[in-house]
Amino acid sequence: MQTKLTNILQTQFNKTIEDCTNEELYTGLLMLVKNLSNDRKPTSTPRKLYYISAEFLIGKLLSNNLINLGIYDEIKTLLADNGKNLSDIEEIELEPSLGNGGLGRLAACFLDSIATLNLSGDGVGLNYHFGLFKQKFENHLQKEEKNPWITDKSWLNDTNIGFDVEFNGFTVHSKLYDIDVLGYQKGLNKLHLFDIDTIDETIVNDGISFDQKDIRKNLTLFLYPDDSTKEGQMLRIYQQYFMVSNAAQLILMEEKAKGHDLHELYKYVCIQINDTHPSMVIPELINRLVLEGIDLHEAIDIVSKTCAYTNHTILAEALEKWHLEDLKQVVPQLISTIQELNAIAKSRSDNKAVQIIDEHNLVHMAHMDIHFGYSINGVASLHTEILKNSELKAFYELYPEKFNNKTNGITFRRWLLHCNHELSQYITSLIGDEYKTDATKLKDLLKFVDDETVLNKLLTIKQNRKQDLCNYLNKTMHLTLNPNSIFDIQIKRLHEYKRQQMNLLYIIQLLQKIRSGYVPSTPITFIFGAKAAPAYIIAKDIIHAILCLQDIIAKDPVASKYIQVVMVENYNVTNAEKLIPACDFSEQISLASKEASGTGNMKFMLNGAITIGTEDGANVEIHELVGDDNIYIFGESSDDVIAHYNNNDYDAGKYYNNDEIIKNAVDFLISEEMTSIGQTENLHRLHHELISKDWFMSLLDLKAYIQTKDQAYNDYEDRLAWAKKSLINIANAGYFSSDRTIAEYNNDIWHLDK
Ligand code: T68
Repeated sequence: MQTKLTNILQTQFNKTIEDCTNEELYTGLLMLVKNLSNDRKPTSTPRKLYYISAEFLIGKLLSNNLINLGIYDEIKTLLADNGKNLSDIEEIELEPSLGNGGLGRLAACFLDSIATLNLSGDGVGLNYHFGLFKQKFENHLQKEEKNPWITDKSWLNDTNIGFDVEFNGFTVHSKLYDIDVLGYQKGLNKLHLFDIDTIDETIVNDGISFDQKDIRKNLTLFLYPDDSTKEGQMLRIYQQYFMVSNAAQLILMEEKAKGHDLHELYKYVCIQINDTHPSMVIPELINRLVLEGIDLHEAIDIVSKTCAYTNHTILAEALEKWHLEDLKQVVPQLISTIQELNAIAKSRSDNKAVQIIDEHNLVHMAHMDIHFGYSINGVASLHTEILKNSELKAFYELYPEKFNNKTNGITFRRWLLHCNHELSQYITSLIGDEYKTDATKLKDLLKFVDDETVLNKLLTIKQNRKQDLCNYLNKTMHLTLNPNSIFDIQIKRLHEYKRQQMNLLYIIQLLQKIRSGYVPSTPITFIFGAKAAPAYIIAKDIIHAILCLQDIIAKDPVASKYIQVVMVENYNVTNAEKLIPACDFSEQISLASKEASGTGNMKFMLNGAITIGTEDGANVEIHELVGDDNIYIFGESSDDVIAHYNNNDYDAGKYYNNDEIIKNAVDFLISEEMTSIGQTENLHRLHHELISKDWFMSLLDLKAYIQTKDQAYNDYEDRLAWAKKSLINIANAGYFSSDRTIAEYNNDIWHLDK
């Protein structure tokens, strides 16, 4: 490798490793990896998967690619021998901003595992120039800025591929950029990102606002442009159609090139529809097959055998429904096909719950997927059961054979090997490195469950990661954290159902307890990381309250000795990689039934954090694996929560009025102390929301949460017992490898190698 790298640097910069700047070394390594990818054999299986997704939250790629090529250690040493530091070089890379949350990160983990299992499967999405947004904090408020990430030295490769995409009255020509997806030790696939070259980045004003009408200029500027306005909603339809029309054209182009008979498309191709954003691929592909001379009903049959759909949520707001009139304005060519699909669906069932076009002329995208896809899966056992028994019950009765569960997973390459080298090396020293390709082997760690040397070493590694995090936050955000405190971390999208506000109320009541004389045994640092959707007012109010509390506690001479609140700015994959290995307490406290799976919970577990959580999403499966003693579970069950919604009997006011601790904590939000540094309007709005509506029931479980957390902090004091819990979590995390998840998708849905 040394010769290859030095040759590249010599040709490019006429310099040695030692003389190069970090920028030059980054460019050199990028070129080295691209050359090595070209030498790798692309995957080839009888069938090919196209994973279409509006988001691919891939994170920085340099280190992961070096790991997957098997040259990470060699390169790191080579650089060190020349006085260079790989971590410093990594900082040159900008994180691609192509995703929002779990759904997008899952897609990225899946690409890694699909390639690693040597399965032929490409991602298809969009090349958003400014991504989601960059989060800044100003006056304790979230501010959104554009997040440019594309530079001339990037992982994007130009292709000559482009397609005409027709909208009502005009046509745009797409341009495809590819990113190589390298599997661990083997496998090479592509992530296809479509764009158009008429995008005008200068139309974006300060922040993230822009003229939403000029589609040729704005189509791929942002992921999830604000859709609180009509124009914003229309732009999303434009984006979605652009994505799927390109996907359909790419698939047909590749299939024709392979000489496959399009009448048998389903034998060679499988399309995974990631949530409802790509659902229009169904009518689009049908139309394109018809243009190829296939009869409409045969085309519908072919597409029905080709497409599979993954559901990631039961929240109504995220189950997309587009108005037929709006679709007609953007893509009139799809309307008669959608109407035909609606007619077929009606002929199969007259149950209103399963119709595609409802009485308000709303097109239910998920319903189209379920009628005209051959598989529908949820993303954790509990979630799939809820889909079958309540949310999609009528569909389950109609098509029981289509429903299946695929519990999410994470790639251990990024979430252990890359983000926690020391832990992964230590595991190797104990059980060998088979676990890197067969994660179930982590179970072998259980032999050390009573081995004090091992337990102490785990504590040391955790302490090292906490120190690393302190250094990182000090350098990047000028924050000073106490490395000897408990690190209690909640990082995820800001949403009321995830209940960051419940965590906030816990901290407030602890502050109040400390002010009346209580002294915690070990100081605690509460860390948050979360972006709120720009138009989600209450979510932004919650951020505001956290930031105000952060300040109040920092300025309190007594409380600041024991507790600190830190909200990390611009939470993203890069800082998640630092936060997760440093965590003692993983906060997974969603309202039971609402978190489809969660994947952060798995990353924390793998890095030895102990979960405090509700019986929701994949927490249920973590609980089953580690047993009662190694997780802190609290709160009402999903059945009870669903019953509260059905009976409409949840009354936040009752919890507020009947409990002093709850009342005092909630009222603190509008105390003089808070309003003197924060915005009265925002804090009152949040207060009012909590006591009058509290749609996601944060007061319901607050008491149980306080008790469980107090118990958990108490248990933390017995360091060896705590390390044992940690080891049991790591040892049982193997089930959550995305290699397992992908093997299941392949065996049950895709059959790529048959
Ligand atoms: C997440 N969904 C689930 N959605 O919330 C999480 N949706 O429980 C699960 O683990 C994860 O998917 C992977 O399955 C999302 O992240 C979105 O981000 C989203 C954005 C816009 C519209 C709908």
